Amino acid sequence: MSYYKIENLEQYFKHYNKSVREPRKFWSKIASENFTWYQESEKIVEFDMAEAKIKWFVDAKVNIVKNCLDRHLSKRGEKTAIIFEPNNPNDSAEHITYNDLYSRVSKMANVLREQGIKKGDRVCIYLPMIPEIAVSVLACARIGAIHSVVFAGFSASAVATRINDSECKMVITSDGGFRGEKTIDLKGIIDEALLNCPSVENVLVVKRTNSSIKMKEGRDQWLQPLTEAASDNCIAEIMDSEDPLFILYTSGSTGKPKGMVHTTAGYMVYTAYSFKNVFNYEENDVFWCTADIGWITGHSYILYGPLLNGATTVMFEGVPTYPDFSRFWEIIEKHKVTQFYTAPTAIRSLAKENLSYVQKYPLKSLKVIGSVGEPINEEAWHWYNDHVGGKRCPLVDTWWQTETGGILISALAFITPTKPTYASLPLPGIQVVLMDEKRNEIEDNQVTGSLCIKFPWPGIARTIWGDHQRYKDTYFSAFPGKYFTGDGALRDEVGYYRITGRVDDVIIVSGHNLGTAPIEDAINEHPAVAESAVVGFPHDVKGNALYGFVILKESGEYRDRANLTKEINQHISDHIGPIAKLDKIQFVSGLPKTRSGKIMRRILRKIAEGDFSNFGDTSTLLNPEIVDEIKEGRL
Ligand code: 7RM
Repeated sequence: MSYYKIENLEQYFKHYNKSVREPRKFWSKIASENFTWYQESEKIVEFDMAEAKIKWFVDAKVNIVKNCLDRHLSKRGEKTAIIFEPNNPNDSAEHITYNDLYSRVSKMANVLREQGIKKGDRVCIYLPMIPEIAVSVLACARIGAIHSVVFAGFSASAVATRINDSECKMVITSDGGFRGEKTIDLKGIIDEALLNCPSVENVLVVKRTNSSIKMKEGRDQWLQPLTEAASDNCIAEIMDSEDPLFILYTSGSTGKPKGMVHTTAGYMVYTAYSFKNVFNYEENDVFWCTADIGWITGHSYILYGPLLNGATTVMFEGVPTYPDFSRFWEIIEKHKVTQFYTAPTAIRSLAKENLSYVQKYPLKSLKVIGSVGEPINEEAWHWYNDHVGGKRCPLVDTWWQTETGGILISALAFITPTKPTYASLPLPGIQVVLMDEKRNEIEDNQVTGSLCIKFPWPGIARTIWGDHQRYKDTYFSAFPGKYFTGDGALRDEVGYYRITGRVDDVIIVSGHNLGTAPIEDAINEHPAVAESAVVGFPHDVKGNALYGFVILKESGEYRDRANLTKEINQHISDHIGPIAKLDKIQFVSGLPKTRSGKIMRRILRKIAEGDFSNFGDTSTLLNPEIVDEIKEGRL
């Protein structure tokens, strides 16, 4: 019996039980039967949760790029690996076959070696969503260099912090990037960042926008002439299972960003396995994840997961609103996308617009739609399900984190019955527990607890670069022996999990625990509301009271704000109860969001409290200017 692909619900439970009873046998079989190894592991897993030390496929030798590319060439050499859809819909899409990608990656890998990059060196990749970002990531992995992709929207100081933290020797960037109507000066940002980055010796520059840029003598080189001259024969580095594959920074609740370190074999096995099963990937499918490769979702489900399965994966350079609000739907139609994976924030923003944008396209190629990044509220869930999935595509709400490497809780398309706002069941190998305040495991259902995982899985990040103590403190100390996610969750009577949001988003009002997400859901149900965020602020009698920041839809109706405030509270009363009514409602034109679409609640909390003293690190905000507007309008 093979464990790689789950065929039905009964088999899911069988595999799940096997993965708990005999995790070594379970993962050993998956690893052995579906990947190419120089040497296989006998021990499979070794761990010490107290010390936060975890090893998977102990002592095995492997190269992840050989598994992404080389082993597919005989069967799928002429199959499209990557469909590159450019920002401008009038430019033609590029279909890169497995043969092409293999050759481009090999050339790039040889260039890196010629430039002095060796196994274990860190390379910062600061590129837009163009094929070279995929090629650069894979070229690093082929020669054992550790890639550190920094999202090409981060500021110079944010890039510099990340480059310095992991002492990158090289930066790969471009002369610029296209995003909608805008051209972004990436090289200028790198030039500024590198004023403070002594570890960087070389900068390779991809030509994309033809913008005029400065090249620094002795440091900067155009990439294309180097790759053209390079050989496309590149022997892959033999990597130990636990050699670092990449570093990816994630913002902590305080302090500097955490460089999460993922290692080679466990990440490989887990991303491939989760991709295959969550999305029910089949041989001729066309998979599109709209994330940027600068985030974990792009690493795991644009690149590694799909390529490990020999899939065709779409890479989109642009934005959902350019040239108009139908761009996503037009691309799905054009490339006959079968699986579409995006974030609730994108869905909500497109759902605000006229339905004709989505109804123009039949979207008949779609089989599965997915959501990731934040809880998907009921209204957005239905809009996505009805208007994109046509009520016939399973909607997989996938819960996971940068730290988890791959999806941990999600319905498996065509296997797990879905339920709006529930991520549903853990994947095999994922032993989820809910913990109460006294650090006891919660056995009951319908209770919210802290979401923890009590056994390691292959995809878990192994450490924080340069700071193992912080890794231990952040993830393994709140609940000894367990990995603590920082999220809260509710389990229903059949064992489905609903992620209720960060645990620190729970607000206790008059002794009642209230999650911000359900309150926001209720507010968003009001026809005038586009989006909202709720935070707590100190209150003499109730302990905490609720403050709502509300964005209205564009339409000119609902001018009467006093009336609207009453109606919104009535909605909350109706949906949750009078206890959840807001004490204050401030109408705003936007919310402070990180570049991955998460609301920075820390800032809203401070404003609600009236504490304008120190907003902490706001370098990751997409729209820092909104903070002043909200401050001025505070009630
Ligand atoms: C993949 C990703 C992780 C945090 C996580 C949650 C939230 C992600 C969902 C979700 C509810 C989901 N990595 N989150 N997915 N909440 N339902 N399906 O987003 O490191 O950037 O963020 O995102 O709070 O802890 S991440």
